Amino acid sequence: MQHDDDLVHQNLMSLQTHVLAEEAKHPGATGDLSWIISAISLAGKTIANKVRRARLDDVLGAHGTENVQGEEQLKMDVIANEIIMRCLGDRASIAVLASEEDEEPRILRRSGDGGKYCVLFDPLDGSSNLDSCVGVGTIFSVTVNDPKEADGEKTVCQPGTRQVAAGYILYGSSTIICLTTGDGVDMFVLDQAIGSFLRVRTKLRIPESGTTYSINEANAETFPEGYQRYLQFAHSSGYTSRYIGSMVSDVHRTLIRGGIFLYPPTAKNPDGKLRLLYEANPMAMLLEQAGGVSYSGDVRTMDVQPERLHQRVPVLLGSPAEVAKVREFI
Ligand code: P6P
Repeated sequence: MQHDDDLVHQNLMSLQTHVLAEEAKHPGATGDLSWIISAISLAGKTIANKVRRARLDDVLGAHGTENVQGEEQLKMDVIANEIIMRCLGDRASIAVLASEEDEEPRILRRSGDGGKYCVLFDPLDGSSNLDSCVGVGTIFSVTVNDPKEADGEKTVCQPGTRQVAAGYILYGSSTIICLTTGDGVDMFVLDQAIGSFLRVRTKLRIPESGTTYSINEANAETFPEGYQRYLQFAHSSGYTSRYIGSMVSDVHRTLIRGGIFLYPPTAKNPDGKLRLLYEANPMAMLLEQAGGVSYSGDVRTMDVQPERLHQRVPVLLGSPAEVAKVREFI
């Protein structure tokens, strides 16, 4: 029988109380970042509800438009984007909102008007998998606004090392948030009965190694040769392949179980397919905070100096020992 005092120390901690507790550790904190994370949490709950009802509400399928990348926008891409804009738009500390779905960043307010942070996001990454009920996700990155920079795109084109918070919401068999504000990674699960994200893991660490690799091998013939040699090594070394084609799901599995996730350069996407600012960088911050590593080509992902909002980069992330093996080949 567990003694009551043990229970006292096993806090039932919601995302809200966790964020306030983290804020209290920083005497100079104004609460602005806490407000932003609270808004992201609200957006996550709202999007989770829409994702679960998508087929019932007949909002699967194409929206009939293309995004700036020339990719077909799905109804749920637009819905998720609008939900995030509505949840974040009125937070007084946000200067710029930048979305995969919008060609240009949205400048909400200048630093002189309180615009302290930029929030970049992929509202519903992997949405093409929704019709097959595969886990999809929202990826977010928070950086500090540059008060000297009037141009919205230049303001958000900061290296990943300038992120102050990053994470994802995975709409899978359960709805979870993995979040870092620079002091480790914490994981929360949405308890739909009470409408709260409850903390289930603190200071999450990725296993040092793992024999699961995650890559779209259909592109293997057009990968740079080093990646092909790595795949030959993996095939002959008893590795397991797992690839869902939904980055948040593939990265989350890698974070929890160890191994690597790769999206190398291909003939179709010579710079890689994944976007630096709102996919690769937030995932890189999370992985590094969990003891993992993330590279884009020969460069640490978070050191890449962005040139454009929708810039693509190759991605190699995961357990340090596994990433080191891949880097030996490439
Ligand atoms: P491919 C989804 O479209 C996405 O942006 C990521 O979520 C995913 O990792 C990748 O593209 C899958 O791309 O070329 O393997 O279908």
